[in-house]
Amino acid sequence: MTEQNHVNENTKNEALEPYRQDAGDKLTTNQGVKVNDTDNSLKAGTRGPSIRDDFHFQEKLTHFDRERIPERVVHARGSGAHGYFQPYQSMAEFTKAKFLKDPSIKTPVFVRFSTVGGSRGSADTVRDVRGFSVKFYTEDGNYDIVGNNIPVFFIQDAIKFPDIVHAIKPEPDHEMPQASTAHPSFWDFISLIPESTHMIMWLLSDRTLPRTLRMMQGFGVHTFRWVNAEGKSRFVKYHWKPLLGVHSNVFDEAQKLAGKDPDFHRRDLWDSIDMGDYPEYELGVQIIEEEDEHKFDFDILDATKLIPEELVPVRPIGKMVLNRNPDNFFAETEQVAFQPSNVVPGIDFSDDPLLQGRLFSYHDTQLHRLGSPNFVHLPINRPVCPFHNNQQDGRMQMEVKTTRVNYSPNSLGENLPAVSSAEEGGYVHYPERVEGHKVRERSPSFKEHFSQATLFWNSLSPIEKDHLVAAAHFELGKVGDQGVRDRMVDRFNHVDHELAKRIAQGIGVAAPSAITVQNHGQSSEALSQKNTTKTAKGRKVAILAANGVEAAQIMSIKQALKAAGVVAEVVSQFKGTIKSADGKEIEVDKTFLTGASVMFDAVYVPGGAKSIQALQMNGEAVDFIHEAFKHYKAIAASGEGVELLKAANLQGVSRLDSYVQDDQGIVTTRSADASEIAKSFINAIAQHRHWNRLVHKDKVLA
Ligand code: HDE
Repeated sequence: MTEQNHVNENTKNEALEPYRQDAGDKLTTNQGVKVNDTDNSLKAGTRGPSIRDDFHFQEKLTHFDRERIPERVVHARGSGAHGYFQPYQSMAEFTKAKFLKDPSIKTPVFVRFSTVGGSRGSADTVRDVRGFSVKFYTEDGNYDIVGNNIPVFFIQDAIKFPDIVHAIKPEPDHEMPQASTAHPSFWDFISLIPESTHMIMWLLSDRTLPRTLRMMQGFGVHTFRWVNAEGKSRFVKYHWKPLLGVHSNVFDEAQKLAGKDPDFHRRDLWDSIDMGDYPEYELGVQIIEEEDEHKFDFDILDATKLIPEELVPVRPIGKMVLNRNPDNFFAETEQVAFQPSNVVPGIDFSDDPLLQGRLFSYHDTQLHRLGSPNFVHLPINRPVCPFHNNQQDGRMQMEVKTTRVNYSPNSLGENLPAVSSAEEGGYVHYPERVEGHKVRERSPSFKEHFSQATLFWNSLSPIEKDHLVAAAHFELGKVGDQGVRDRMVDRFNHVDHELAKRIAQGIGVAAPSAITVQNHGQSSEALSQKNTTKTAKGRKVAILAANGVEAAQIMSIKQALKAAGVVAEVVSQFKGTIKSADGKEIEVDKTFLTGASVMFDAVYVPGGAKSIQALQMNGEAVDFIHEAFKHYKAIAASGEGVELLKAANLQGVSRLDSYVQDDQGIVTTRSADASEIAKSFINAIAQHRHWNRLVHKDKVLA
């Protein structure tokens, strides 16, 4: 554990403790023999051949040769964090799961966020669905919610999963493109699978461009089952809501970030936890009585559908706080093995055919990826409660079992370990009544594919709609085949005629002349990001400065930002320090090379005639302002700092001198008292984006 790595001692996963290892004092072989030289191999003479006796060389190289394991076939790129979950109140009325029973219980969790399509080294900010996996180390065993940041999925039946993933992944002949759905084979497949329509609308929306992992929703996607102590079962849907609100990058920004800092999300998560600014998410559930299963005009077992919050409200039940970074990426984030089949008493499955397939696939993939059924006992996967059974041996068995018998029943070992009744905490599957013929068919209730796609479209704000259309222009613009593009426009015409016409215009397809399906006109507030929580907390501001800057202005803005939970960094031409007008040394955090505007949420330019002169001469400083403006970010300036904004010639912004706060998120004062604008600036940061600006939309959105 690093010194800065804050730990809340109360919520540590104790099961991990015996396995943590520091650097140690002396370098040894794996046999514990001290090594006296690790820089030169053993040779016959300084220029001679190497000698086989060199066991240290052999061990070092053979271990190195085996350092890689297969990356996850999907969700290969991920970032992890430890934390805890605590319920707000007892949920015993609905489930007998102990970790949801008592608001005083903090259950340790490990979370892994991921992208889906890219390989392990791909960039964080690509347009993609995000994985949102949570492992709860409960006193009844491990429970995993393995969800996504989008509430629905591409397909209805798990047997189609290899097909959709093959279509998403780089094409098999030339292995292009990396971490992107903008390619012919993906859209070819999608154009032939109408059930994907709803998910595609989410994929093209801002949801696939989260600003940070701290500002992203999570969903269990499937309908699950909760069972209480009396054996009564209800259906549930899970929702994770970030306390900082749901916020996205604009596409141009996401693309630039992928080059400027491919680890942008991972770094942000790590730094926030390191600073003690812990990401928090509220867990909510939609609870559906068994008898209401068929009261919706869609099937709750169909994972391409959500349950609108207007029909079943989301009930907040607890909060998750991520408060500790992993010590070791491979041992924890890479080796963690999530399985939707990991449940505890009180939680059960529904018959969703997508979920049913997952109950098989995750265990299978961990066996391949981690190489042995004993992966369950790797430190990060171990339950915190005792575990005993007669499964024995296998590669890398880490337990030294001391019993004489390994079968059940037995008389030689007092018939231990013994099974438990439901009352004693034994897991009893919900005795759902099932009957039917063996068929390879879908239920007729799974056959409608467009209504919720339309609901989603209708719920978006005008700017969100613009983004979606531009995303379709980009994605389908990379598809050479006219037939695929034609089919997709026809598909969008089943969602909304206007949408289809707008997409057609950008991709060389004739606008559909007739309305295929009449838009039902319904919408759902919760589906748009426009009403999300708006706070400046957790944001990052760049302070552009050079020698001659007014230190007092930096100090007063920095102080106000800090009080609002905003981080500020000084960006200048060179690393080191700059000298303020009154001779103070000011530390430079980033340079224009290492700190691009896309990495910040807002910009502030303090006064100081000499500083502003230098920045005006520096094209990169002017570009910095321009780009922040183009990405709709809050911009502030005080004193002579206003001149830099003028030099940037921001389109449609003319009265910079007289503005204190405008509707475009630009906050300026001519006064040297920067504290005048602090409050307005913080409000402007909290808005996240200022869409009123006149910017070249085509450039920003495309
Ligand atoms: Fe996954 N998925 N998936 N998936 N998935 C995997 O398991 C699979 C699906 C999700 O951080 C794999 O450990 C099938 C839906 C996440 O380690 C694999 C189907 C949802 C993660 C697998 C689905 C997800 C995975 C690859 C169709 C959202 C990353 C590596 C039925 C609810 C977990 C691994 C982590 C990972 C199979 C569909 C989310 C191959 C067969 C729907 C967050 O087992």
